[in-house]
Amino acid sequence: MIETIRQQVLPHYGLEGSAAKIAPLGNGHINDTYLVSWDEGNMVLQKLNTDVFKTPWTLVENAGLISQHLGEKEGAEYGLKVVSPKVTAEGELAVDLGEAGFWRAIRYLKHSSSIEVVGNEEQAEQAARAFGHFARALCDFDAAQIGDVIPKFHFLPGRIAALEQAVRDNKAGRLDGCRDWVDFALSQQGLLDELAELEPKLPLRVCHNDTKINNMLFDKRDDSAMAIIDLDTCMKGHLMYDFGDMVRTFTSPEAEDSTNLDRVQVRPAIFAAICRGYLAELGDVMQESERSSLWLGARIMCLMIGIRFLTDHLNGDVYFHVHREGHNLDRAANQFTLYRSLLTQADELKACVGC
Ligand code: GN1
Ligand code: MG
Repeated sequence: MIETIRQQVLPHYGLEGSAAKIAPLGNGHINDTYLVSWDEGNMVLQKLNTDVFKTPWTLVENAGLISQHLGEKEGAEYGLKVVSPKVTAEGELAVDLGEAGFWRAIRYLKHSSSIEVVGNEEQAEQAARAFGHFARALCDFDAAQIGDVIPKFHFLPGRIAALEQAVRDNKAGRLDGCRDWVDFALSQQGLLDELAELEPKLPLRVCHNDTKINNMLFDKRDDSAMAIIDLDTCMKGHLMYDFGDMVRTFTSPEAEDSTNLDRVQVRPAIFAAICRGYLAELGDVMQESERSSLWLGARIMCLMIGIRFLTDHLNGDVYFHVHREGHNLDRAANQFTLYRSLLTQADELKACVGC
């Protein structure tokens, strides 16, 4: 891959024959990401996964428009840095090399760092405030300009149907090893009724749709929030899912794929910190229906990613990158455990979010 980058991709960025250093970066489950550095500069280079992102030009155009909108506010109105795209020598947002991949580059932020597990309330509140700030800054962005990169991305009925299909197909012959989790997931369909009742009342906004803790960069120098990254799945949607994905990825003291299930649980103090940070930015923007949807969003996101990991396990690990045997099943078990912990602490958590 490194040779493809050097010979076929870098020339499009004016780095022909350069001695640039190319190193893998980050922990994404979908794309391949590299940090390219040379004497006078650096950039983040990504090979987009076109099995997942079937219309990659839509993705780079969406991200371009959003970062342009944020860039116009950077400083005075938008207090975070913007990860703007780097255009090619031909003035394009990406390089499509066919079989050799679809490549795009974005600005690398010096002094930035990311975390995989939230260590304390302060970090959670800062990160939630940053994701809230991002959503707030997009309130006056015309959503009609951007397309759906993945249709029905956060659509629970579709994710349940995909699991049922995977169970019927049992392509990888793994059903016997995970039948209990399948039964558990399918027993939670009561959420669909709540969703059907609430969703028609919710406004559509431009959402980030992947508000994982590692998509918020901290400034290493003072631990402040620096930037929201990964604009790949920015699409029209509901704020409850962005809130829910923060709950999913901030509240557990264990990483998403940890097999230490005894320790996987929602930390109520972190949950409360997310509410404080997010509502400090969006409290006056959100409609009453949105506010009352947050608890549902938290449950849906934890359950839904568990379902997606389990489906991929049954299908033979064709969607998410895996790094060990049974990795997707480990992730599913972890996320279902976190979901259960939400339910166990429902009264306390609902009170926090005012539902
Ligand atoms: C994927 O690759 P990454 O980390 O940006 C996935 C998200 C999941 C997440 C789970 C396009 O995001 O939806 O929540 O993994 N992205 C896509 O960690 O499916
Ligand atoms: Mg992503």
